[in-house]
Amino acid sequence: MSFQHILFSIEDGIALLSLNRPEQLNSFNTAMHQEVREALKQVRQSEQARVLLLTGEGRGFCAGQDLSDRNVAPGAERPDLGLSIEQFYNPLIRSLRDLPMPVICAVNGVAAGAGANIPLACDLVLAARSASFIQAFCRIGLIPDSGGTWLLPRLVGMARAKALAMLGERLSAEQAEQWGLIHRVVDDAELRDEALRLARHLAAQPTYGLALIKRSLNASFDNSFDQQLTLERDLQRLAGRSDDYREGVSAFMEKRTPVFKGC
Ligand code: T3D
Repeated sequence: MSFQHILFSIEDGIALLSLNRPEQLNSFNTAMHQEVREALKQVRQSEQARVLLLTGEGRGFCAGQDLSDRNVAPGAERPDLGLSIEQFYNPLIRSLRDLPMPVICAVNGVAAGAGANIPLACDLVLAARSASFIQAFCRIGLIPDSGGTWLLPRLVGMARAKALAMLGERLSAEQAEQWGLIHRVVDDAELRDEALRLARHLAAQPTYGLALIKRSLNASFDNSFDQQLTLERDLQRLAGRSDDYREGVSAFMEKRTPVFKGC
């Protein structure tokens, strides 16, 4: 499949996926959904990719659903948006959350609607200082999707989640960092380099172990303390059998830099 609406590469362990419909602020039409899906499939199947970096081209990160794709003319048949969620947005969010490697999101500009919640499904979110997050759904009579109603209250608390979701006001990147919605704000000119630096660092780490960390933390909201202890036991068992664990301990004992392979 050739890509028209995204830029995609896998190099030096880093899969780089950039949304590329800048004139529409990288809003999602069906073709872009299909391309992102194909790219994520290639990342999952790749033996090289150890980190995914998701970002956008132009002045926006993503403005959610392309609203020009929706026929709301008087008399037009009412759409089944549940179908769109089922076919496109939910699989995308599940795919990012379940990807067995760290996923970095570099939010390069405004992130609205589903575009504001996609970063929240990633593992480490950097945002340009000029970026902002808008739960724009309420402005057009919709509810936050793409995991927003689950992730927002857990990240920022119910009071702030309700204000974001019901007022649809612009949240600055700095406020998002202060509220714990994202990991870190970076100066605009530094964002791409900083995100790549982080990606390069992670790609050289024991990424099999990092994927297990991701799995355990993602499961923790749904588990009791006791269930989580059991999961930690099971995942530590897997981690302890990895080549990277053997290498990590050997390198420590031999006082040398470890060389991890991600398995
Ligand atoms: O339908 C389903 O499948 C259900 C799932 C829904 C998921 C969702 O994401 S629903 C929410 C959809 N998104 C929005 O409601 C956000 C709409 N956009 C905006 O509110 C604003 O554009 C922004 C706040 C994001 C940015 O504002 P601003 O002033 O910086 O830029 P702008 O001038 O509004 O937009 C620039 C261009 O992008 C403009 O086109 P033009 O006039 O230059 O030709 C604008 O129409 C276009 N654009 C921005 N967002 C969208 C869009 N075109 C189509 N769809 C968009 N979502």
